[in-house]
Amino acid sequence: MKVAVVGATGLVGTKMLQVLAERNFPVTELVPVASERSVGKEVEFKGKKYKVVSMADGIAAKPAVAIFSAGGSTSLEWAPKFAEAGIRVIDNSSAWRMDPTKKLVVPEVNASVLTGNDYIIANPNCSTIQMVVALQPLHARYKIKRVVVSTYQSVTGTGKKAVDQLFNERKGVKGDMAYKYQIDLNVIPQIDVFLDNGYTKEEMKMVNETKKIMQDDSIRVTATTVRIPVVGGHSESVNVEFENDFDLNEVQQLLSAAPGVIVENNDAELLYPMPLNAHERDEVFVGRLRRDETQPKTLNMWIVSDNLRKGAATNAVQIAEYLLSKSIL
Ligand code: A2P
Ligand code: 11C
Repeated sequence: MKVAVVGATGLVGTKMLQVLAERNFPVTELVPVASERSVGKEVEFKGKKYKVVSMADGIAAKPAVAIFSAGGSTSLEWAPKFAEAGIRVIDNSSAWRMDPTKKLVVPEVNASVLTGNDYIIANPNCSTIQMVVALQPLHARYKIKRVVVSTYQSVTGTGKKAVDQLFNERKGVKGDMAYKYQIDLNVIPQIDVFLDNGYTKEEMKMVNETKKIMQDDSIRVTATTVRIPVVGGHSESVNVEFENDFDLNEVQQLLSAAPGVIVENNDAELLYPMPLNAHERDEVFVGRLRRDETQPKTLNMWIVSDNLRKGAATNAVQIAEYLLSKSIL
């Protein structure tokens, strides 16, 4: 199958190539696409070199599927053009996520919403993806009423410039700033721009995308999203109030049996999820399971995942795998 990766020179695009190769997605020919600046550069895929082409040439190559990670404005302009040419688009930007005519998919949660009519499919925000993978099995059993989440997000969520900023600061070198403030030895309680309600766009993505993916508008979500000086892996402290009471052992069993989840929850062995251990893994790690002792039917948990993999590339490739399994691709 001919597969295009749009944004193939970026941090997520590079991870897409790695994940496509690792998971043995049946790529017969790769079409790497990026901005005009990169046309003619080479990217490597499964030991073979491919020349980067322009958006227009990407369409002309007629791939069966194009996985986009080249920013929202590129997706808004180009995804419809790819779709009109009969190319299935899986888009990692926020451009189409809340469009009611587009599906927003985390395969472990709602792959079944996909049909042959879907030409532009949205990949959710990384911090939302890892949270809903862990919440879904608990929602199915106990019904979630409210979620209070605080995030601890890696600089890779911002892109290469932010990784460079962190390492430059660590070395004492002056360079371009991805953030307004120093990130090394600091914590920045702002991810993405502020909205009129005082929340950031990242926080409202967690609120709105969660309801859409879990197909339940009654779930109340409130979020505080925070950037920390970690390279690779977002962490989340999540407080979940349920309609029905739960048993902690059963919670652990449900999560252990859930697709894509690994439970690391053993106080005696000091076992809990950490970004260093989640790095380069596709799963969502869950631990620190305990009752909120201040009110009934409420659970505290800690969720960690590699934001470039399950939070972006892996989830997108899993959507493509699902389309393939249903002969939509
Ligand atoms: P390029 O490398 O040519 O700028 P990141 O999120 O790591 O910054 O990567 C963004 C990706 O999106 C890169 O591959 C980048 O290509 C690509 N990109 C950015 N703007 C455009 C555009 N207008 N058209 C096509 N690709 C774009
Ligand atoms: C971050 N979550 O960590 C962001 C990156 O909507 O796909 C991904 C933004 C998005 O900064």
